[in-house]
Amino acid sequence: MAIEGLEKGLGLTPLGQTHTIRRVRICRYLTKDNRVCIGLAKGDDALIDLSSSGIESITALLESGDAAKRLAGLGELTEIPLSDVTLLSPIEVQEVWAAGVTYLRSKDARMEESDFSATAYDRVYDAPRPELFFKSFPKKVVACGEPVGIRTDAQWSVPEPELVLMMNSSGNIAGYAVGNDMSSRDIEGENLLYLPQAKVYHRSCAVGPWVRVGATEAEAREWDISMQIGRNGETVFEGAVSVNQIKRSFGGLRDFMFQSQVFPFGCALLTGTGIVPDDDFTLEEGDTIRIEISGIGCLHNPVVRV
Ligand code: DO4
Ligand code: MG
Repeated sequence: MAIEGLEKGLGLTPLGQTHTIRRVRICRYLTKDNRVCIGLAKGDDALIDLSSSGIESITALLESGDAAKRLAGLGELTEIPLSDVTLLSPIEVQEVWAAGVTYLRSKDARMEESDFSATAYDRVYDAPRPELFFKSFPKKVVACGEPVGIRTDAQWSVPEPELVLMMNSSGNIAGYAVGNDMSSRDIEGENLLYLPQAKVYHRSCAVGPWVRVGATEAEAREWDISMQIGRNGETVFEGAVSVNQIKRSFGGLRDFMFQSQVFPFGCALLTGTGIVPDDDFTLEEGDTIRIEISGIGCLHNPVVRV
């Protein structure tokens, strides 16, 4: 298929040499013959194979500076039905980090869950320096459709639906993804020093399947994040928040991530949750979590005990 047709399908408008790009989403996928390829979404049920045009990784595309423009300049490409592939996590080699207490809802919920750490959440919400913590080694990130985990030694587990900033090695926010920062609230609430155990365990981080490129922070702030949790065919929780409720600027989060730090392959940053189920809710094995960000797409995972 030629790029002209692609542009129409993707909502790209040719304007002489430049293009106005509205919704360009890339992904990593596995073919039926087990090849890992890079794809560009065409509508809701097809992909354009980018590997045949020499694009072999999402990392290289994000490093290129303007991924969306590079995609708009491609020639003849092959189209494949989405049903013919398995979508993989878009995190190839990037460290995954997370920001915390960036929404008022998260600060309030955490102050309630903890006796003696309450002032820590209160202070960080207003402090110039954000809370940033390491979340996942890239190869451990769970893909869309794969199970996320709840700890065997936790009694109170929740998903945290979060916008993910995909940053390249220069610190440019080159894309956005959907993420889930799975958390054990009882372990975090018992003592803030247990945060790494509450946050970093087997299957505790899911990202994907899409990376939206070519969107500004102002555009991303118009998106909504919504989450639904299903159990035995019923919806047991649903909630939504506007990305614009996030207290900190994306550039400010990026600046602290790159302060006295290097990410040779870039990094992914989950930007905090603004959706917290009521205190009597805990995830159970067999639940299904569906997280949608309006400008990006949907991440869905079943839950297992790990
Ligand atoms: O302070 C603990 C973690 C906060 C967090 O993960 C969030 O607000 O999303
Ligand atoms: Mg979180």
